[in-house]
Amino acid sequence: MAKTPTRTARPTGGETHQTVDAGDATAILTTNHGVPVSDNQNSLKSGARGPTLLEDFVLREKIFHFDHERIPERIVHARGSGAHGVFEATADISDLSKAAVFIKGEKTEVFVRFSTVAGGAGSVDTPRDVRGFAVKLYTREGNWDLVGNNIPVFFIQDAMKFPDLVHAVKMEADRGYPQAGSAHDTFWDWASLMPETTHMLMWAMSDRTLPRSLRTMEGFGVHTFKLVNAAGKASFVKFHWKPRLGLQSTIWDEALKLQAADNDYHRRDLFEAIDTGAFPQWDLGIQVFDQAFADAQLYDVLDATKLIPEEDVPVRLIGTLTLNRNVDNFFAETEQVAFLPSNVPPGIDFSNDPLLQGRLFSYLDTQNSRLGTTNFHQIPVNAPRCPFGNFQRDGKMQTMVPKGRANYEPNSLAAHGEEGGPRESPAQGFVTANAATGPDESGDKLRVRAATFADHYSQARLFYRSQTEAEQAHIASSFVFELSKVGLLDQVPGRMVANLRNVDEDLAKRVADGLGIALPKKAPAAKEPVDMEPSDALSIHKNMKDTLEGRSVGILIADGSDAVALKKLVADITKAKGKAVIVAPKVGGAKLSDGSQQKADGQLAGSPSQVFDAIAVLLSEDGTKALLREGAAVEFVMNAFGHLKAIGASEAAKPLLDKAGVVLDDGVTGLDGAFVKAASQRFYDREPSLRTLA
Ligand code: HDD
Repeated sequence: MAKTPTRTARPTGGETHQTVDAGDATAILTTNHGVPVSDNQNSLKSGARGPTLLEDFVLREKIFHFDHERIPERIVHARGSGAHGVFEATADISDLSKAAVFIKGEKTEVFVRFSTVAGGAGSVDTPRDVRGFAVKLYTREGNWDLVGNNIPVFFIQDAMKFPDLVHAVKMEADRGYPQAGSAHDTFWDWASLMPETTHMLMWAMSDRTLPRSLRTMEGFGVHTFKLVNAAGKASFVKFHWKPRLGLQSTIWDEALKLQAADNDYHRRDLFEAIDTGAFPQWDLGIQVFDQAFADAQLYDVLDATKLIPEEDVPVRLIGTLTLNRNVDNFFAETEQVAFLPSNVPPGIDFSNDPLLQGRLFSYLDTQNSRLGTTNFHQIPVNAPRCPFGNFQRDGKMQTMVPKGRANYEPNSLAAHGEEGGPRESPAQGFVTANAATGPDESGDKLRVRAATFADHYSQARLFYRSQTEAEQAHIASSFVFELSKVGLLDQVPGRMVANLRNVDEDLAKRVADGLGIALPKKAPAAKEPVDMEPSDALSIHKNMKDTLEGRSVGILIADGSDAVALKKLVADITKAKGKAVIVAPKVGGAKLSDGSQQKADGQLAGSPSQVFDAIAVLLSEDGTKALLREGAAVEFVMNAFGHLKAIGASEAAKPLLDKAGVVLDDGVTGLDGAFVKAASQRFYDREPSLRTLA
């Protein structure tokens, strides 16, 4: 009897289907069943002007397939962008975890999908929204999916409330709007009735939800997980992804204008960065702690609305994630990728966080409705890279062809010379860490919330008080904006402000003032909040990097712009690892001072300054005169100034700066070295003179 491998390997395209090579110009177009097609332009008719025939299997198959090209979008996180990469373990943590993915020097393939939460698959990239940060690591011991967000805490404490959260935040049930945003009645109605959301709301109203790039945001595993070492000893852990480019966000007005300028701002940025070899990188950090630490905190480490300040448990960097390959096909990979928080290899385990426990069911379940089959793990982007096999069989879209009779276990087929199939391994298999990790982990069946989950405000206060003045102003203003969009429900803004009084009286007052409502009575707190030591790690501004790397500079030129100065400017920007993008009134370019024709990367009207991190205005006197009459040029400069960006300008461009209302400050420079330095920063001090913030 022929021997088959005991562990069934993942079928690759080559083994199961021989598709024609798209690059082979001589390849013949066929039907899905391999029949060569002679004419892909015309359906089969009875006579040149006669009816189309039912017999036309080529037409029928083509339309049939087309009719079914869409699958249900994700109920949340529908809009996303993905990329392939590698994770390299850089520290020895074998004392903490036996997982092979953490062996120092081990390289593991990964697939990452970033997403917004509330909008549909075709919505814009830059609404105010939490960003998903889902990482699938194809480890040699099976897939590990760390399905996190760019915020370390969550709206709710128990999975029981997830459908309510999502129903409240998504477009309203009757009218089907707003798309992709929380600034509406039902979200704030619900949130203001749920004090446990307050901490997350502080993050959501901060610039964390307006990332400049997917490359400049942190990622968090959110929940407390466990690491388990070879001796079976478990430690608690929180996972962090720290971006190598530092943190960077846009501001609200800029994000709004970005929605008009480029729906795909983040997707494009990620794709282009990878395409040009500027591979995005994050370090994986862990906060490790034990039961004694957990017991000593005023919050519960199993409560996903709480974080552990980095000052209390420092983040230890143990590996690097590099995204180095764009997807070949958006649908096959980014759309069909299925993340499961329940995917953990031996050495990583779950805590009793009730939010996490609910997720362990939900993600597996949702893939069946999204991908239509329990065999979704066979889709190439989901399949483990290590051998896998068991006695599960059949089902829709089964693409593996297991051989032999062994589809049950135990069996004694091997004793008869037949394949018996794989066997369980107590030594290598996943074993739940059952070390005692805390009190109250067993007992009567109770549908309750632990009393240790009752403090809803201390960490919201910690977050607010850890921000810079400018960041606090943004938070207060976002609350005002969002609550100002709450129409019918008069009681909601007041109820929210009543909650905020438990966070910070000044914040509550600013929001009430901004809304023009009287300060309501403070909401009773389930547990009185306490003051925690502010944490710098919670601020974006304190964690930005003054670097041009990953930033782009829009250079506005017109006929007569100085050729030598342009060449030098582009060289300076490129040397500083920035991206120089030339913008001109006509995309064909402009005639420079030396008579040469300079092609533009973008036309002025289609390349507004919100898509850049800084702008340079390199104009001659004539060029300036011409652009003074051009609304897009004035807005180019005005918005860059309003969005707190550096502006470098030639002397001759001054009238345009004046018309755009630019006032000299540290961010307004000539086109020398000072500009490249300024272009690596934002000028938040400028803001109070430009707009009223709450
Ligand atoms: Fe979730 C998708 C992150 C709580 C149920 N979630 C989803 C994605 C991310 C997160 C990044 C997109 C994955 C992808 O790109 O395909 N979710 C989180 C985080 C949470 C969280 C960080 C809290 C800490 N989620 C959560 C709960 C439930 C779900 C409590 C249900 C009980 N999430 C889902 C889902 C989704 C999903 C409905 C939609 C598509 C999918 O799973 O595959 O099952």
